[in-house]
Amino acid sequence: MRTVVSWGIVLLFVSVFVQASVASGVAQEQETEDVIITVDSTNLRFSPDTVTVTEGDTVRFFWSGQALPHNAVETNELFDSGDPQRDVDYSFTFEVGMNGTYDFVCEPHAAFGMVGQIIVEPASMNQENTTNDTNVTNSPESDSKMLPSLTIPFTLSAIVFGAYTKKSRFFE
Ligand SMILES: [Cu+2]
Repeated sequence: MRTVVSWGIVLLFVSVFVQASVASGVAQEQETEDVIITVDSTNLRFSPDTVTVTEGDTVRFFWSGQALPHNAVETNELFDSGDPQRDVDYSFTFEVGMNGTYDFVCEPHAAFGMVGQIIVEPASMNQENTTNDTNVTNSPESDSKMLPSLTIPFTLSAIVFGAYTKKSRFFE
């Protein structure tokens, strides 16, 4: 009986540490994030073709062994992956102050609808205020977007905690 209780305490500590490390992992991911855009099985579409990122995030255009050569060029040539190729690994980072909406195309297949859009949200409300002049589109969605990722460690800890309490009850 004592062993069960002390094991319960040990597990409780472990779960707290797991929670803490999961939470810090999520926090780090929110700081910078890589979003990968590839080419889907139709060979004529970006996948995903619309992404929402935050300032500081990197968008990576990545595909290999494609049937057709592709590239990704922003309408105002903010970024350009170069000549269309079957293998592309090109990254572009949206720095603070670059919030807005950016359209890009695959040059050889734009006429077939191989186009995409990147929505870059301000890094924070403070930065939003200081970069108002350069804003193309602004939305207050960035705060609400952070909520789903915060629920992950809570859900995990609830599951872990539930499993532990069930286990100790079972031994008692
Ligand atoms: Cu293409």
